[in-house]
Parts: sequence; structure tokens; C-alpha cells
Amino acid sequence: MAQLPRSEEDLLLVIDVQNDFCPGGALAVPDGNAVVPVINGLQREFSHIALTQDWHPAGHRSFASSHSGKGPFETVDLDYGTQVLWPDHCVQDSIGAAFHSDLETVHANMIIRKGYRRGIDSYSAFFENDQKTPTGLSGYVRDRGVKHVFLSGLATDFCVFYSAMDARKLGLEVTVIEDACRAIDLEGSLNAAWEAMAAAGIKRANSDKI
Ligand code: VGL
Ligand code: ZN
Repeated sequence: MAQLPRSEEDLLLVIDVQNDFCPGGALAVPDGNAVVPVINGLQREFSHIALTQDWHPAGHRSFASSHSGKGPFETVDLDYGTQVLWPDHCVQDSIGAAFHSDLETVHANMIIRKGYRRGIDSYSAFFENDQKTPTGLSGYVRDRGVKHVFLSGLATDFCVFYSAMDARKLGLEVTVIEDACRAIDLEGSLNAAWEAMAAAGIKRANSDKI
């Protein structure tokens, strides 16, 4: 682990470490709970920590159950682009939407909820899936003087990936902490994500080497 404390310009962004993305949850990411101790360790190094929480109303448009004749992991074309359809997950105020009970949440000074509008999904912590509706996190980053975003959480190839790409588009240095993330990996989505992130100049590191 790096020396304490890290620069005031560094932000640890913890994406969607919620029960529904952990084994036993509605949209379980294989080995998803394994990120928890790694992230708890990392949190000791950072003075800026933001958590995100996927936070959907019942009947959300990203749920397969909202589209007749469609099943989970199929896609539909919506006004804002192609949307993967998911099992119902992270419904507001449900146990599934709660943070994993072992995740330390006391150190965070920002918790961003996303995907709370019924008609639009939000993978990224910065912008919804129309790629323009802000969540507010870019304002936090700007106002706090953050220059480097370190990403952790679930899932590497969806919410971590889109958040990393948006952070880069905002002109920030970006590092994805590989052992602090786990992937869904739908039809090669994990490799595609790593390739796109490398091409965008996003760094990839292990938690003991950041
Ligand atoms: C996520 C699919 C649907 C994620 C959230 O956190 O990666 N993936 N909602
Ligand atoms: Zn979701």
C-alpha cells in the first residue's frame, strides 16, 4: 500500500458494492464480495472517498421485466441507445440495494445514487446513459480540486468502465484498481472494456502498486 496520506487531489471512487451485485444477489457478479476487504484497506489511504449506489425505482426501464417478450441479458434499442436488460436489481430501499454489510461506509464524504429515473439507466457515476445528464459527481470533483480518480467496485465492465471513461473525458487522470473490481463479463465485455480503457489512457494497477 502507498504511504499515508495520499494527495488531496486523489479520489477513491467505490462503485456499487451492494448486496444485489454480490453472490446471492439479484445480479450477482462472480466473486463480487471479494472486493470488500481490498476496498476497506484502500479507504485508509484516501482523504476523498465517494461511494455510488445503483438506485432504481420498481419497474425501471433497464429491467427485462419491464419489456414484454424480453429476458435478462437481451438488449433493446431505446431513445438514448442500446440498453442491456437486467434482472430486477437494486430497487430503492430494498435489501439488495443496501451496501454490502462489511463495506466500511463511514469514511465516505459523498454518496451518489444513480439510475433513479424510471426511464433512463445510469452506469456511469458521472453521467446517465444518455451521456449528458449529470449525476452531480463532476461538480464534486471540480469543487474539491480532484485531479486523479482511482476506481474500485462492481462491475469492471459496466459501471466501473463507464465511470472511468467519463472521468477521462472530464480530463482527469484515471486508474482502475484491478484487484478491487470484479466483472460481469457478458460476451467478451470485460476484454472490450480493458481495451477501450487502455486506448483512452486509463491506467490499470493492483492495490499494492498504486
Ligand atoms: C451495473 C448493470 C446494471 C453495475 C448496474 O453496477 O455495473 N450493471 N446496473
Ligand atoms: Zn442497475
